[in-house]
Amino acid sequence: MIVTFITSNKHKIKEAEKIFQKFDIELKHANPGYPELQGTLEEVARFGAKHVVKKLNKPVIVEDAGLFIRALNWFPGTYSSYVQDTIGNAGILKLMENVTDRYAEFRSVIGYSAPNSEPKIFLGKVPGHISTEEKGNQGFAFDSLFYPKDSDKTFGELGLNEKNKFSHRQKSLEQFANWLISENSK
Ligand code: ITT
Repeated sequence: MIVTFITSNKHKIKEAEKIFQKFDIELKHANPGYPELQGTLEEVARFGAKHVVKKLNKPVIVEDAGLFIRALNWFPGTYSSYVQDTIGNAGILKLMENVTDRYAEFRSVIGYSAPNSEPKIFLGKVPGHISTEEKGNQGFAFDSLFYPKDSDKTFGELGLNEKNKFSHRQKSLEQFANWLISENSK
């Protein structure tokens, strides 16, 4: 089985390659681009997968992900990429100054599409909280701000192997991989 991961984000590819090592699925990657609707993670992933499969005519996955902070009404959420590129981690810490409820979660939605079939969606979530300062320089984007539940280290301190044991992306990708393998053994 060969699946092509459509993304412009090299960190996502690195994480996905590691996660797929234990599955009998070959992961390729490509970056043909696709229109990102303004909508929920699920809507973006579904639309993206449908769009790209028509272009490439082979099985593809796309991912839409983000950081959702409860005290900020789940901001930045679907705006995560834009927020990271504009106000960045310093901006998030500023918005969170003196905020006591620091609960947040990372969410990842994988959209899978194969030629002539309807897209399938897989959601992975990891709960945690926002730090009061940036910690760690491994990982990317919001990783240095996020303590996964029950961890005294941020994703930025944990590094890829540890993050991959329980991240949002690990959960969505493993669900997808298990589903694909069971579909193919029918
Ligand atoms: P593609 O759409 O091309 O896959 P992207 O980086 O734009 O790449 P998203 O649209 O899914 O990805 O944007 C989600 C943003 O949320 C991403 O750019 C990061 O800023 C942030 N993000 C998502 N997953 C993350 C993770 O595991 N660690 C840190 N930040 C993450």
